[in-house]
Amino acid sequence: MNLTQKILKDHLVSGEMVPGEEIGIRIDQTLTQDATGTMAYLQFEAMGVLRVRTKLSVSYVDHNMLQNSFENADDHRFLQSIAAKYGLYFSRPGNGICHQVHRERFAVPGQTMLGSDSHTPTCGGLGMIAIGAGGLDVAVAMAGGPFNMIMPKVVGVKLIGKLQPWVSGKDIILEILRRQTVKGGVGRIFEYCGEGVEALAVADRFTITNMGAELGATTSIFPSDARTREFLRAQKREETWTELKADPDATYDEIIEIDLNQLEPMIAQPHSPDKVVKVKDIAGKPVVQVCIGSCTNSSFHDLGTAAYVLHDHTVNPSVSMTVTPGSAQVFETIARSGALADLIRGGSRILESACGPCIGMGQAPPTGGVSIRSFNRNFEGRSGTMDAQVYLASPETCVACAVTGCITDPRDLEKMGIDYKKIDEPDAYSINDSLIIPPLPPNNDTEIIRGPNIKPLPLAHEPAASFEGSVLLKVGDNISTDHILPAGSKILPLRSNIPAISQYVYERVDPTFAKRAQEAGGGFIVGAANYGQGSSREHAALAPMYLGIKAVLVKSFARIHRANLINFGILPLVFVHESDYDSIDQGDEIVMENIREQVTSDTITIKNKTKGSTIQAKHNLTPRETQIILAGGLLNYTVKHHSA
Ligand code: MIC
Ligand code: SF4
Repeated sequence: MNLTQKILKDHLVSGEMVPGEEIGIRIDQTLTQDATGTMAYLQFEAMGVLRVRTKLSVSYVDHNMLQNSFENADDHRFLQSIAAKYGLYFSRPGNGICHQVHRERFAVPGQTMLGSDSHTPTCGGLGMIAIGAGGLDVAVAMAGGPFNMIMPKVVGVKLIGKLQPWVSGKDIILEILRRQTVKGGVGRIFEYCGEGVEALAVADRFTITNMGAELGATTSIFPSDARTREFLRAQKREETWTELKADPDATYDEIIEIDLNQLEPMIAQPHSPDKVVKVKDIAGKPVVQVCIGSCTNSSFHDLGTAAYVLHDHTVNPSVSMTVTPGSAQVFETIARSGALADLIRGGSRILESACGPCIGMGQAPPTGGVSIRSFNRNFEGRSGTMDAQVYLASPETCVACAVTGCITDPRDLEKMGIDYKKIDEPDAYSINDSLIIPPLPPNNDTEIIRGPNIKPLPLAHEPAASFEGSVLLKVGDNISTDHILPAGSKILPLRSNIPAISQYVYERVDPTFAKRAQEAGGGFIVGAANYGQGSSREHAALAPMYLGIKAVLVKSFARIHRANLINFGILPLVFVHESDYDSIDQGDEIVMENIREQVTSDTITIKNKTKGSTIQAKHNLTPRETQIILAGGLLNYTVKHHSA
């Protein structure tokens, strides 16, 4: 067996591990972050469970960190009180980005984890099966329920050779994105194997598993080997290590091979993580901003590399450079090693340990500005500036651009007298868990503190006899959840307030959408391929549900968004004939009759009253998903099952 199959088998509670079949797995750990967490805990509360039933659950605060007004601070207090009441660890604001902190302090090889953030697979870097999901799925897991998914294909990514100077893990995953595209990972788990794995630093592994999310993959995983053990030892957690690897005769559903000897510095161009080229092919373009940080690249290795280059050089006067340590631990470690002093002296702007500019929480680039970021997503407008040109690259490439003021292949730094130096992770980190509050003993008197921005949870309803209404919006390929429901400092504070946040649905695509949807009493959305890629934010389904969206009809879906639509009772439909996409227009009046019967058969008949035509769509619902739709969403379904 390969490693994925071994861990899934150990956790299997239902189904058969055959690609395409639905399986249920037991979840050992969960994580939430503040932007998705408030909703997840409101849902958990609604399930009436007294304490989390996982081995370990952690609630992080890392996204909504700007406290322009009371909302975010209120949410932080709500989350802290929830953790106290229900037995979770609480990682306080300032402790760092969930995926960075989790790998440092909690991840355990061989365990499963479900997290309400799409980059949860990061912990696959040390041999976990870690999956991103909507908050409601995570709430069910916290209540002790299994996580259900379609058994993915397992892709073996065979690494051969060794990374060359100035080339790092980010270049590996960018190369995979170049080849496989942002939809190439849908329905797949990427398992890394081959002799090249052994020499790969853990920091590189985490960057790769993190950004596997951009492939649309279910998750990514590395074996747990001697390097994993060293990392856990440096974290004073060596006792959690076990060796885990694929059997020598393991097979994979697909194989990809990457020759690390040949790999060069890569860069993703605006506005998609798969628009990847070699850095040298676009070198020379003027740059105005460089940002190093995010859950992809904010480790000691990443910041240490930037500090090394800035030791005798300064940030170019045309560039504003920000550096974000991924966690308080990274922050303290660079402070003690002296790297922080080099970053400051070199002219970088040091930000607190949080998502920050990655999610548009400050540091929006200037108009039309080129920003080179060590992050994982560059969807249009995500930075906060609609016409900014955001590129994604390794910390090595980022710091090279910061010094020269233009897109620069980091290997060219040698021409400036900067020799390559591999910055290794330290033998021991500065361990200080003072910003982590461990689970408290059960206490019935613990009070949940709710601010005025925390509004009651809107519930989905059982489907009406027929769906009738108009196509409110028609969009193209690769629509991300950042298109459907943007983040950023203005909208993120409304994550606990669905009536308010729903006014921003599709704001950047069509600012009239929310109003039109509400006036029409709901309707339909038509999309194309890979609809709903990107984040796990269930608000991109919950808010459309609130506006009355009944079904979304597309060429194909991204995994998490499809699951979120079902969770909130919205029917996810796929054209039987993709060419029918061209025959349906925004404004068309459509009807789907006898919907409760139709969802129990394979196809749904959609009558287009405007065009006088009929088209067929598939819902691809598993029997369990059909029951969820008929119950009016996962929460209703779960409550019914619990009380049954
Ligand atoms: C993101 O990177 O888009 C986010 C913000 O972390 C999201 C979660 C969210 O929208 O709250 C994600 O990746 O799931
Ligand atoms: Fe935070 Fe960015 Fe990572 Fe999302 S991708 S968790 S916003 S750092």
